[in-house]
Amino acid sequence: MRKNDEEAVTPQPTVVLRGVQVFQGWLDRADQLAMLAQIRDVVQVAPLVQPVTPSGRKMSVQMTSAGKLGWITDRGGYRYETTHPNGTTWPEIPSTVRAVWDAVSGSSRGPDSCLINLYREAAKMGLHQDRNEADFSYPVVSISLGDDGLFRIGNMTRGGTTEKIWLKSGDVVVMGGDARLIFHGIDKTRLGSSTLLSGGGRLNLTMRVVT
Ligand SMILES: O=C(O)CCC(=O)C(=O)O
Ligand SMILES: [Mn+2]
Repeated sequence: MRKNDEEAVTPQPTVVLRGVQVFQGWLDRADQLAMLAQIRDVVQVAPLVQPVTPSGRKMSVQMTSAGKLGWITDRGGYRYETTHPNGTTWPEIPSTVRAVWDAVSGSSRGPDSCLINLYREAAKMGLHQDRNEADFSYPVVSISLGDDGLFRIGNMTRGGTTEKIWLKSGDVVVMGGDARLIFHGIDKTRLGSSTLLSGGGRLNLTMRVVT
C-alpha cells in the first residue's frame, strides 16, 4: 500500500523478512528529491563526519544526525549526544522524514533521533543490533535514498543463517516488535544504480525513540 492511499489505516509492507517489514517504493522520485533537499539543509548545519568505533577503527560510512539527540561513536563509546561533535545543536528532523515515521511506525510517540548515514564507494556496515535506546518497544524506521544497498538480516543473537534483500531508493524498513533487536547490516552498495545523489552513493536515514 502506498503513502497516497488516503483510505489506508495500517499500511502493509510489500516484503516481510524475519519480522523486518519492507515498504518498497514508499517514496516516489519527487518525494525523494524533496527529502534530499531537506537533508542537504541538515548537513549544512551538522556536517557529515567519518566516525571511529570505540576501538579506534574508522567506519566506512559518513554520519550526522537530526533531532533532539544524535547517535555518535568515538573513542568514548557508542552513545547519543545533544550536540554534533562540532558543538552545534542537531537540526530538527526534516518534515518529510518525520512524515514517514508517522505513516509506518504505528507509534504515538515521535522519534528523538534521525541518524543520517552516507555510503560512498566501498562503504558498508557490519551486522549489529540497534541497542543504545532505552525502550525497545518502539520501532526503528529507516529510509533508503540513492544507490541500492544490500541489507543483510540475521537473528536475535549473533551468528546463524542470514537473509538479504536489496534496498532501493525510496524503500522504507521497519524493525519493530519481535524484530526490534534483530542483527542487520549493509554488505555493499551498487555504485551508480541511482542518479538521485549528485555525488553518487547511498543515504540512509534511521529514526529511533531514544529515551
Ligand atoms: O544503512 C542502512 O540501511 C542501515 C543503517 C543501520 O543499521 C544503522 O545505522 O544502525
Ligand atoms: Mn542499525
